[in-house]
Amino acid sequence: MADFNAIIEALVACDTDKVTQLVDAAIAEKVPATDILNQGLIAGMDIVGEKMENGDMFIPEVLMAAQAMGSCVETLKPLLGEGESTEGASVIIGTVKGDLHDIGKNLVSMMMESAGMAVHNLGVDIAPEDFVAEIKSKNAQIVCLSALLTTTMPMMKQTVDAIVESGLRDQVKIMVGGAPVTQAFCDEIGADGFAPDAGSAAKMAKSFVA
Ligand code: B1M
Repeated sequence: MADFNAIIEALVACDTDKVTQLVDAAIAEKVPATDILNQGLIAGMDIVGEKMENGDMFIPEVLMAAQAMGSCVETLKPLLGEGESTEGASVIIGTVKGDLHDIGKNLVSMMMESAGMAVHNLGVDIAPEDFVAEIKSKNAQIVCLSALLTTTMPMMKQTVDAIVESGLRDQVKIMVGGAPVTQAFCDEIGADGFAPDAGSAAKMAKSFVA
């Protein structure tokens, strides 16, 4: 039986060795990878977020927790796949300009790769013109935009506008996500789909190319 609370506590304590050890133990006990992710790591990161907001944790500590989570996500990666293959749709994903958060975006990328798509993960702080250039060079069918800050959400709109202006809008489905993003915001900026989490993002992407 996995001790999700221990994973949460170790992550909040920024104890990378302990988080890694607990996640490895849970994997060895055949606890489903999605449970380790959702009930352990993501739940822990939510508490880190609350502590950050309340001034009980500072950026260097938050970064340590994020790094611990990132390394465990890499370990979980092969176990998170859905195993189904699609036609290898070309997907571009990135965090919009001004925003440096990448854990959630990397999870989405990972789930889409596991679903058989050719994912081009551009990284963080990606300007609208760079999304446009990558759509052209990778002949993308789907573009995924991630934003974690309310202050960078307008950059999603600017990116959608840049894609429209480039003449490529009809070629791609635009998907948006990230903690502050909503379906209403997606509709407002003219994107095609909002996904609240990595699993639903991969499902939606598959439905777009089915
Ligand atoms: Co930042 N940060 N941060 N941070 N950070 C938040 C987002 C915040 C909510 C914390 C808080 O105050 N409670 C707050 C934003 C407030 C707001 O805008 N309303 C905040 C702030 C304020 C900031 C800074 C401004 C702090 C400062 O400097 N004073 C600064 C901004 C830097 C910048 O980006 N320019 C900053 C910096 C950082 C760190 C660098 C220290 C670090 C990021 C490290 C990294 O990513 N490599 C960090 C972290 C770790 C967080 C929290 C604690 C955790 C984010 C995370 O990784 N969550 C976060 C609080 C929180 O979210 N609870 C916080 C886990 C991840 C799995 O979830 O990213 O939501 P998430 O992804 C989910 C879904 O949203 C969805 O699927 C994912 C998996 O299910 N999804 C998509 C995400 N992208 C998608 C794209 C899609 C589809 C679905 O495309 C189709």
